[in-house]
Amino acid sequence: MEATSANPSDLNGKVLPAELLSGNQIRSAVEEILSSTPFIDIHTHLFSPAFGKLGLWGIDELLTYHYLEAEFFRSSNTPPEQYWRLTKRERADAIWRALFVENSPISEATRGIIAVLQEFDLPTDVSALEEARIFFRTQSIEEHIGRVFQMAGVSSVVMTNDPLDAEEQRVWMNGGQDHRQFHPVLRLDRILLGWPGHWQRLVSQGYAVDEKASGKSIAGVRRFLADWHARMRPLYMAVSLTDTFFYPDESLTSKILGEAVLPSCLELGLPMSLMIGVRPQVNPALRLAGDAVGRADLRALENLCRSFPENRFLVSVLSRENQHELCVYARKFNNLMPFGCWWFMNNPSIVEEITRERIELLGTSFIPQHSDARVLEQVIYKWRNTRRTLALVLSNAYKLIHDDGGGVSRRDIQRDVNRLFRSNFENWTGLRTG
Ligand code: FIX
Ligand code: ZN
Repeated sequence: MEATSANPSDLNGKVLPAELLSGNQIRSAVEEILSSTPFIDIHTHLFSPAFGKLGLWGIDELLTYHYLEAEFFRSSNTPPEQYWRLTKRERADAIWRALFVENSPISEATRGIIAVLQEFDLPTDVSALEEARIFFRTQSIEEHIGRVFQMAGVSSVVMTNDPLDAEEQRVWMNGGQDHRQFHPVLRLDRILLGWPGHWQRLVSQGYAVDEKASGKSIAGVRRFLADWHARMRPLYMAVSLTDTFFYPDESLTSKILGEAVLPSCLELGLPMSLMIGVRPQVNPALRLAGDAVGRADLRALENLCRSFPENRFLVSVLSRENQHELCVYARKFNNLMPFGCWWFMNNPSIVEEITRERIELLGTSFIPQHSDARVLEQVIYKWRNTRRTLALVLSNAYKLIHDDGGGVSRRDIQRDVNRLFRSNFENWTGLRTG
């Protein structure tokens, strides 16, 4: 049988069984499958409409995103204290002028704004701001969410829910939310890192705990977690840990994590997400933009995976230097699921580096990315960037299989993309998306 496009041939001219792709067909097949497969966005700071103003969207929120604020203070003489006295709209005006008029939107975060405007067929030149404001003012949030998720190629997102946040509590205590595209998560930073400042809030909710987390406190925390599990139905519990985090040590964090949170996760069947490596507020004047990164001692993770073999861990690390260690630990502990290129890692050049390393060391047994979106429309550019980078990395990987004599079919690629962006997370959390 003669080699044709319908019956492509391999390097040696041997006609390939119908479903196998030729080397030249791999890239377009990968791109098509990545763009036609809806992803689950496993970590965001987005909120469903039930949470009202906690859910950020629209051009002024996009422009005042803390990634852009950090860049603004490098390209403007406006001191932070003066910036914070401005209204949201005035801040957005200032950022637009400094980063989109006086400079090219060349950084990952500024280019993202251009991508969002383009996706809505809005102008992207220096006069675009007013027209964008008019456009977003005319959107109704429920419809807008559906459209934005469609554009971003995500079927659903996972929220970050703080049970000690007063505004959130009001929603959860009054029936909560059941939006099928927004999944809750029990975020425990205030309990695990801020116990001294927050234990009394548990007391005010009726839990017998004390400042030292001693005596009945562990049982009190576990009852608190069980009650919030029943109220919120979270997919996992989560915490962001600093670069100095260690386990086990004498800290309250280590005590509450080891004696209360992880046993409750096991009892309730929930994974624990650890996001490790932030150096909080190295420059408090920048507020949310004031956090930095530090290399963590991942032997803490080694100890946790070994000491809690029944628990499932979802882990993302912030430092570039920790990425390789995380991959290697995942080869040692199958209760460890690496995920995402978090925060300062979420830049195409670094996403490519991390993802290639993970594929080489872990095959498809990891979750490549999450958006960490704080403003709704950010999912559009963050997932566009990820698909672009993954197309490059995945087609290279399949081309190597092909060049080494192996067969690659669309079905193989579809199965692998489903696993990377859906079923690894579904199986780890028990999420059923049907
Ligand atoms: O701890 C986290 O979930 C971080 O993602 C955030 O605190 C951080 O501010 C952020 O937005 C990163 O993208
Ligand atoms: Zn986050």
